[in-house]
Amino acid sequence: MRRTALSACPLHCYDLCAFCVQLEGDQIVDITGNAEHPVTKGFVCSRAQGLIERHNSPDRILSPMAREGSQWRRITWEAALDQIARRLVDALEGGGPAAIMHIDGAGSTGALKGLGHRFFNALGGVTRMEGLAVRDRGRAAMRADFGEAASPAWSDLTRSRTIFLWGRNPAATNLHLIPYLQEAREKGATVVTINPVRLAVEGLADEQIAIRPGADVLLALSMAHVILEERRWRGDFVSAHVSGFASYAEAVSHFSPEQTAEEVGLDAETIRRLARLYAKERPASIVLGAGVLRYREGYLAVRAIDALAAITGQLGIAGGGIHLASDRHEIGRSVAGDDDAHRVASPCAQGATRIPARNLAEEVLRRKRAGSPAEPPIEVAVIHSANPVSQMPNMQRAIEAFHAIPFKVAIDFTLTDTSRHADILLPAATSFEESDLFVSAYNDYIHYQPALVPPRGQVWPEHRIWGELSRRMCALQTAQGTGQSPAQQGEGAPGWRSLLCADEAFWASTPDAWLEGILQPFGVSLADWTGGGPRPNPGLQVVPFREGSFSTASGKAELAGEVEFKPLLDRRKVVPVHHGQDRRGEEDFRLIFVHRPGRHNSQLWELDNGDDGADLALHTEDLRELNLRPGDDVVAETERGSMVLSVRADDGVPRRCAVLSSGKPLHDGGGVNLLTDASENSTFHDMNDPGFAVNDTFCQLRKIALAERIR
Ligand SMILES: Nc1nc2c(c(=O)[nH]1)N[C@H]1C(S)=C(S)[C@@H](COP(=O)(O)OP(=O)(O)OC[C@H]3O[C@@H](n4cnc5c(=O)[nH]c(N)nc54)[C@H](O)[C@@H]3O)O[C@H]1N2
Ligand SMILES: Nc1nc2c(c(=O)[nH]1)N[C@H]1C(S)=C(S)[C@@H](COP(=O)(O)OP(=O)(O)OC[C@H]3O[C@@H](n4cnc5c(=O)[nH]c(N)nc54)[C@H](O)[C@@H]3O)O[C@H]1N2
Ligand code: SF4
Ligand SMILES: [Mo]
Repeated sequence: MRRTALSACPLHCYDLCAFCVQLEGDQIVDITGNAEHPVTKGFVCSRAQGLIERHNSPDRILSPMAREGSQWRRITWEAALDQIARRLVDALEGGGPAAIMHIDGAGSTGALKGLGHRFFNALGGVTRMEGLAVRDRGRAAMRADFGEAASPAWSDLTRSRTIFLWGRNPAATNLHLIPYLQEAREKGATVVTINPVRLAVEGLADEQIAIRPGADVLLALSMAHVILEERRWRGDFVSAHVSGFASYAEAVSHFSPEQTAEEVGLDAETIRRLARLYAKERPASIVLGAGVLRYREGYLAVRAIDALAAITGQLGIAGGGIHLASDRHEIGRSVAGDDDAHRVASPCAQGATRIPARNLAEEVLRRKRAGSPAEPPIEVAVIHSANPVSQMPNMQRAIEAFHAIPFKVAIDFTLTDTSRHADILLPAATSFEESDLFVSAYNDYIHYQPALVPPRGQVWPEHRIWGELSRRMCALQTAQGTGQSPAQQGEGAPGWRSLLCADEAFWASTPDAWLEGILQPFGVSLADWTGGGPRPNPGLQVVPFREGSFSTASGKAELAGEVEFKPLLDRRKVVPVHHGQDRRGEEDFRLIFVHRPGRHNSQLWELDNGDDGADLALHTEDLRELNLRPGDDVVAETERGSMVLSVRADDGVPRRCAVLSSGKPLHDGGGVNLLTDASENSTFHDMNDPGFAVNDTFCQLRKIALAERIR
C-alpha cells in the first residue's frame, strides 16, 4: 500500500525543499513537493528524482570494502572498524592527533552528519580541511565585519525597493528565490544583476550589469566612493554602529569610478548610477552568490559589499541587508561538539589545525617531507560527505597528496574521484535510511525526517560508525596506555583516551535523542512536531542586526580599511584583468565556473538527463576566431593539465572567457580541477579567509585537429 512521508532535500542547495516521499513497502517510488511549505510550495527540481535513483542504484556500495592494489574486496564491519580503530590509535600515539586528518564537505544538510566533528573533536586537535565550499569564504568575511554571518529571511526581499543579484544565478541554483524576486518587482522594486555573464532571466531583472570577472571589490569600493563623495551615507548610523570608518573612507577615496572604470569594465557613469540606486532607492538588499567568491579578492569583495550596507545604514532594517548565510541557523553545532560550550568542556576541539582546501595538498606533501612534532605527517585521513579530489583546485596535486597518506578511509555511496583512492571504503546511508534534521545556513526552514526505509545491504547510519570506533578505541590496550601522544606526555594534557571515553554515554544515545537535544534549547520537541513538515529555523531573524546590534568585539560593524583595501590600489591596473604573475597572453581564456541545473557539485552526474555537462560556453566571436563550430571538441590547457571539452555558443559569455561547471567524474571525462590552481588566494592574506580562486585560471584553447581524432 502506498503511503506518504514528509521529508526534505538533503542536498546543500539554497532551497532545502520540503518533500512528500511516496513509499510502497520498503520502496521509495516518488518524491513530490510538499505544498505546505511556505517557500518551496509544491515544487521540487529534477535532483529529487535523482536522489531516488541514487538510493536504488546498482552502483551503490553496500558493505565495507578494502582495497587491495587495484581491486576491492568486501570485508565485515568488524574487520573494517578494528583496522580503522587500530590505525587511529597508532596515529594518536605516534604523531599525535594532528597526524589525523578529518575532511568533511558539503555533501549533506543532515544535522547528524556533524557527529563526525564530535568524534574527531574528542581525539584532541586533529588536522581539518576547511573552505571547500566556496560560500564559507563569504561567511568568513561577514564574520569579520559583523561578528557573525546573518542574513534576512528570504521573504524580507519583498520589502526591498532595490535588489542586487550579485554573483548568484537563481534560475540555476536557487529556483525558489524567484517568486520573491517577482513579488518584489510587482511591488515596484528594481532588480539588477551584477554578473559578467548575461543571464537568461526574462522577467526577473530590470537590468543586467556585466562587470569584468573578479572586479566586484573595485565596483563596491567605487560605489562607496560615490556614496561618500555625494554625502549619501548615513552619518547617524555610522557614528553609532560602525567602527573603522575613517580608515575605510581614506581607502575608498582612492577608488573613484573614473579610476576603476576600465578594470571594472563599466563606464564611470554606470558605477555612479548604481551607487545612487543603492543609497537612494532604499531599502536595498544585496543577494550574494558564489560567483563573487571564486577570485583572488573574493573575500575582500564581500567585505567591501558589507561596507556598502553599513555606511548606508541598510543593516537591521526591513528590506535591507545582505543575503548569503546565517550562522545561527546551524543549530546542530551543539551535538557536533563545535559550539563554544562544548569547546570549553573539551579543550582539544580548539586545538584542531585548520588547513584551507587550497593548501591541503601542498601541506600534506610538505609535512610528509619535513614533519615536526607540531606538524606531523598525516598518517590517517577520514573523509565523509566530501569529494575533495574532484572539488579542490589542482586535482593532480590532490591525488599525489592522497597517495602520500598511508591510510585513508572514505564514507560514500559509490566510488568517487576521492573514495577510489581510499584504503577502506565504508558505505554511506542515504537520507531516506537515517533519521535526521535537515538544516542549512542558507535557508530559513528546518525539517525532521525519521528513517523511512531500512538501510540497503550492510549499510549503517553514519553515527553508528563514530560510536563503534569510539568504543573500540577506548577498549584498545595500547603500549602507552595513557592515551597521550609523545608530544603531550608530561604536559598534563588529558590525552585522547579520557576525552574519547567520556563520550561513551553520548554514543549510546539515539538519533531522536540527539535531535531532541538540538531542539530543546529552542523549546521545540520532536513529539509536538506532528506529521513532520517544515518549521522556521529557530535561529531565524527576519531582520538581523536590529538596532545595530553586532556581535563583534566592539559591538559595531568593523569595516575593513586601509590595511585591507590599499594593497588593491597598487595593483589596481592588474587585479581584475590578470591576477598575479601568471602569464596571460592574447590567446588565454579565463575559466568561469558555475553550478549546473540538474547536478549538484560532484553529485548526481550518473543521471541521464540529456545534459552530459562536458561543455564549454564561449562567445560566438571567440568561436569564430578559434575557427570552431558549436559541438566541436577543444583541448583546454593550463600549466596544471589539460582536458577535452566540446564547445557551445553563448553570447551572454564575455569575450575571452569560457564558462563551464565542475563536478563531473574524472573517469567520465570530467575532472575540471585538473586545470585549476588556486594556492594563492588573495593580495591581502587574511588567515581567516578559507577561500580559493578557481576563476583565476587562464587556459589556452586549441581545436582538436582531425589527425588527433583519428589517432
Ligand atoms: N543546480 C544546482 N544548484 C546548486 C548547486 C549545484 O551544484 N547545482 N550547488 C549549490 C552550492 S554548493 C553552491 S555554492 C551554490 C552556488 O550557486 P550560485 O551562488 O548561484 O553560484 P554559481 O552558480 O557558482 O555562480 C553564480 C553566478 O556568478 C557569476 N559570476 C562569475 N564570476 C563572477 C564575478 O566575477 N562577479 C560576479 N558578480 N558574478 C560572477 C556566474 O556567471 C554565475 O551566473 O549553488 C547551490 N545550488
Ligand atoms: N573548479 C571548481 N571547484 C569547485 C567549485 C567550482 O565552482 N569550481 N565549487 C566549490 C563548491 S561551491 C563546493 S560547495 C564544493 C563541493 O564539493 P564537496 O564538498 O565535495 O560536495 P559534493 O560534491 O556535493 O559532495 C561530496 C560527496 O559527498 C557525498 N555524500 C552526500 N551525502 C552524503 C552523506 O550523507 N554521507 C556521506 N558520507 N557522504 C555523502 C557525495 O556522494 C559526494 O561524493 O566544491 C567546490 N569546488
Ligand atoms: S536540489 Fe534544491 S531545488 Fe532541487 S529538490 Fe533539492 S532543495 Fe529543491
Ligand atoms: Mo558550494
